[in-house]
Amino acid sequence: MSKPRILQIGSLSGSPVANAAVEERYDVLALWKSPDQAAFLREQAQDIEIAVTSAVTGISAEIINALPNLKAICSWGVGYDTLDIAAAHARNIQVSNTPEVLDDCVADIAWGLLLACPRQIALGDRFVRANHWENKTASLPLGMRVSGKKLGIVGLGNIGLAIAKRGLGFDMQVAYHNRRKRDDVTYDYFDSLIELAKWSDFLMIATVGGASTRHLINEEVMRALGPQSVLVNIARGSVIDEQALVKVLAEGALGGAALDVFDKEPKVPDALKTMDNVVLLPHIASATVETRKAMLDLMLENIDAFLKTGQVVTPV
Ligand code: 8YV
Repeated sequence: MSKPRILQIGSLSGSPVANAAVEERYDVLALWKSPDQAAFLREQAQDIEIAVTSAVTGISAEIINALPNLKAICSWGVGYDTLDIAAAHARNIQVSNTPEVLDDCVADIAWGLLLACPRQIALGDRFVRANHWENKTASLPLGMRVSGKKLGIVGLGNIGLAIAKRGLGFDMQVAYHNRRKRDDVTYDYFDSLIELAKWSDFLMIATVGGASTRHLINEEVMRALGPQSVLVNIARGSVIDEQALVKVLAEGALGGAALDVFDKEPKVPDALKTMDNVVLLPHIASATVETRKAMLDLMLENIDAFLKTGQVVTPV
């Protein structure tokens, strides 16, 4: 029996395991490997009912509209700011993502960053490796206490809730800012992002990406957060005005930043790489063996459910 045919837009975050699993299961048309993608789509378009992509690669309206028989887009990852949902839904094309299975690992990295910056874990590691401790050629300044302080969360969704839960374990006061107050949590709600920033010792960005949150964290918010506080981002780089971030850090108007995501990945502003009060990671919050397998399994479950029933399992 022939394998079901699918279009794969891009490599699944460079994961050979994930790409191999898809190839084993389906007859894959690999758009990302074609030297002439427009010609490739013209030649293959009629056969394609299912497209596979990832939160990093996404899918444009141009590609969606080049596929007249497309019925489902299945994405590996929870974020869908890179997928043109409006273009898909305008043609009743189903879209699925992989929610919940990555919440804990993303929340763990959020806390890894939250601790690493004020407690100078990355800086201390570099200090030892440079033999400054051994040779007494430099001194490490004191860090900032984390436990018992104020954690402000911007975007209290599933991942934000997992981060907040971990905060209670550190005796933190936890508050949040959302577009709307949640009635299923007891954390303090700030309807003003500026007021939450003023209140917070640590401001954690856990919002969705895309146009609705672009530069939500602007210079005014960063100045409200202030020189004794730290900004952490595990959401999308687009949420922070990176130019303003470099400016306020250089002025000492913000105490530090710890970032897993950036506006133009994999490009990271060079100025951030020179700052000792900045911790930088290459978008690895969900990058554990366990979570990436769970994401893959859920994406495959979406594809197989659509093939069998005409419905995806976790629709966006
Ligand atoms: C991964 C992510 O980087 O799920 C998301 O939205 O940003 C991360 O899990 C991505 O999904 C893998 O392509």
